[in-house]
Amino acid sequence: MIPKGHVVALSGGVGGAKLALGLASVLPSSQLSIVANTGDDFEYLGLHISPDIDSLIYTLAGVNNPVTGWGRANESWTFMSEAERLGIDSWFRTGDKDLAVHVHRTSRLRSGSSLSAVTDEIARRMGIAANIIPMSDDPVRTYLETDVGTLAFQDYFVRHGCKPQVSGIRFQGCETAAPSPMFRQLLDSPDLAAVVLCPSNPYLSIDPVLSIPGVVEALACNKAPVIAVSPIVQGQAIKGPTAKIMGELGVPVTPAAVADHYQGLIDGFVLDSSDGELSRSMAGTGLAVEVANTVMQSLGDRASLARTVLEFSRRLQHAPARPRHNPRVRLS
Ligand code: FO1
Repeated sequence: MIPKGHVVALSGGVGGAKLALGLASVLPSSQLSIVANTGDDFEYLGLHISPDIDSLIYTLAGVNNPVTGWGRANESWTFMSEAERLGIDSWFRTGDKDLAVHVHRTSRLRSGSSLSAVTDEIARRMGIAANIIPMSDDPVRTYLETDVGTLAFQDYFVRHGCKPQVSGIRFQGCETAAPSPMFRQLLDSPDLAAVVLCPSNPYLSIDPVLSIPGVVEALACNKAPVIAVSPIVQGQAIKGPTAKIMGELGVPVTPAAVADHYQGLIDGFVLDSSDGELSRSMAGTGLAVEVANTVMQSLGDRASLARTVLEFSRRLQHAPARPRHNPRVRLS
């Protein structure tokens, strides 16, 4: 049962987790579901790692490492140093506390639990009241075409430090994947108040979610306004390779290009205040545009942006519906 006025946020990476925390701090927990990208998931040393789910859980539980943007604060590294002593390739590092989550998730998955069920269990155990939901219980894996060949996401992101030049992105398994049961229920709910595309990488974090058959179509049919928050501020990404990838794909590194990427799907777009002068030209395209501080440094900034997004969505609920004439996002 989905309570009236429910908000769904689509999230991946650090930017997504920051706004998710803001939303969690201003909404009753029963009113918020956060859908995590699982295109970054992979197997490492036999363990199932779900980086974007972990970022959300650690951030909402208040135990995330704010310096690295991944893993736990106050972490110890006994496992990793012993692994290195054994000659294990340690390009991907997992601290001891983080490791416990990967071991638990892997063992529950091997005994037949779904990723949705395990994620929910871990989140509740970590004291999180909002719903954290994987985009799918089926494997969808992001691969990048680069100048050094095809790379699995974590090979590109961590092993190669996002250095290779990207010419294409695909989501292996998306054709046969289904939205996770709770995500499906939310997409079909008449009680949704808003869908928020967090300021995550549109190509690597949000597109995998949108690549799952039926998601874009369901968002187009749902009356809830869909609002995207710009991950690009002053021609740069706050963190990560978004701007670099846009440049390599031949897309202008601007908020307008992000809005254009989501064309036909979103009703509203939130620009950073420092890009406020773009609002008039963007609004000229018929898109509702809001200006806010999207650079979330403090918890107050996260809550303030969340309030602005929710207020914006309330205004859009009452505005005449913008025709979502083309419920297809151009996926790169
Ligand atoms: N990112 C790194 O740059 N280096 C790491 O060693 C690393 C380990 C790691 C362990 C668990 C986890 O959940 C995430 C981890 N990440 C690491 C981050 C992660 O691979 C990426 O930041 C995300 O996939 C991007 O959203």
